[in-house]
Amino acid sequence: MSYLEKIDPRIYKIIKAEGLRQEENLELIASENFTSRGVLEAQGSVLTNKYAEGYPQHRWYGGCVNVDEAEHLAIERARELFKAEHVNVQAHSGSQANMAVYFTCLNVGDTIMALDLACGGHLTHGHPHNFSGKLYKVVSYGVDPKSEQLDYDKILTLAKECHPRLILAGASAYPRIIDFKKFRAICDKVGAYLFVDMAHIAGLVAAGVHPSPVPYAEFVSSTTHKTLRGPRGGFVLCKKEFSRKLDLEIFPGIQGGPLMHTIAAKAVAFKEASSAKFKKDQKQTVRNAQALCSALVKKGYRAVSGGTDNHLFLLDLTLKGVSGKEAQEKLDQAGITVNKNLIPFDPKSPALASGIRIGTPAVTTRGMKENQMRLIADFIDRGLTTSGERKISEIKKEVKALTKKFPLYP
Ligand code: DSN
Repeated sequence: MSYLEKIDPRIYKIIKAEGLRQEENLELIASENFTSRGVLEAQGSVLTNKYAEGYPQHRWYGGCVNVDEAEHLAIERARELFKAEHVNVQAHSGSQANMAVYFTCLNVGDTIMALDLACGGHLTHGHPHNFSGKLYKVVSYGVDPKSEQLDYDKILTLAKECHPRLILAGASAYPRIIDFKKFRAICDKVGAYLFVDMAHIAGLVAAGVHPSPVPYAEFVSSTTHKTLRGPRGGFVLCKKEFSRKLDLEIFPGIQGGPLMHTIAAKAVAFKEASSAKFKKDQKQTVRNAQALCSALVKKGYRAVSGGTDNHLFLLDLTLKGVSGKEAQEKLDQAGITVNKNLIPFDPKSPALASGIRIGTPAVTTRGMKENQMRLIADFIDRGLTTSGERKISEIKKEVKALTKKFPLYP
């Protein structure tokens, strides 16, 4: 980045500092990951210069021959990876992917059912301040108070009562396998569309580590940057009968020019996600989440739902007398990055929260395994239970020594 350093030293310095932060800290935010050099290079390429409104071979601008090919590759690779009937790779983000799906099959005022935010849902699943909560009548389902897992019988009962036009399955903070077959059966009983937001688990689905929603759902949305390890962005898979309407809802419905550099980077990510190495890493991501979770449980922490089947888990910190916010801040000081998170039936506000969400995609991408998870559990426990600058800086030193052994871009 010597050119950038010369022409904009301030931005150069910020990028360098962020690179160092990522290199030296332990990244445990469940929705984050580290892309490959290939993804970074495609994303930072001259494709950012090109306008390409429309779709391959049907653009509103000339000169699209190369970007057409890039988008075509992204579509074909995603179709193959997820065995989908139709793919749209233009959504700038997961939120826009979700908006496009809603616009494809709903009218304003329709009833939708989705997982409650406090039980692991996402803002676009009907939060009152989000467009989804403003445009649609939202009936939230939760988790069983005892098992803290989805209760499919209860979801069916609720669906029979409220007659939703669409049921959304998928979550931002749910540590268990989601049974998409059961969701399909519920939708069929009440005549609703099934829409799965698989943003968090897309990498696991691609690798066959989590059951795929694609055979069951009319619509599947995702981001590309979480477990899938691609650039920041979104995409949608759907059944063929909705393909034309979905494409129209993305462009010109809610977006203008697609980000062709990002689409090329998505194509790279889809290629990488079909490799044997990627599959191995996704399995390790789950093994790491389970190892880290059980090491913390052994130290007296309570894991929501008792554990995890995927890339993340939630720690309830109530008995430790610390809020999620305090825990996030304490761990930050020790070089460990997590996020505060509501737990099911949380008495605290979202800004405070009773829990933290911990995910293993990023540390797994660095090459860490179960042995390192046990070390990290120890850092977390010490970070949360000790205080005093000297002790925190000792942990930070140990975190730095560990991350140094697992360089990000060797
Ligand atoms: N904000 C993301 C997460 O952290 O889970 C979801 O889009």
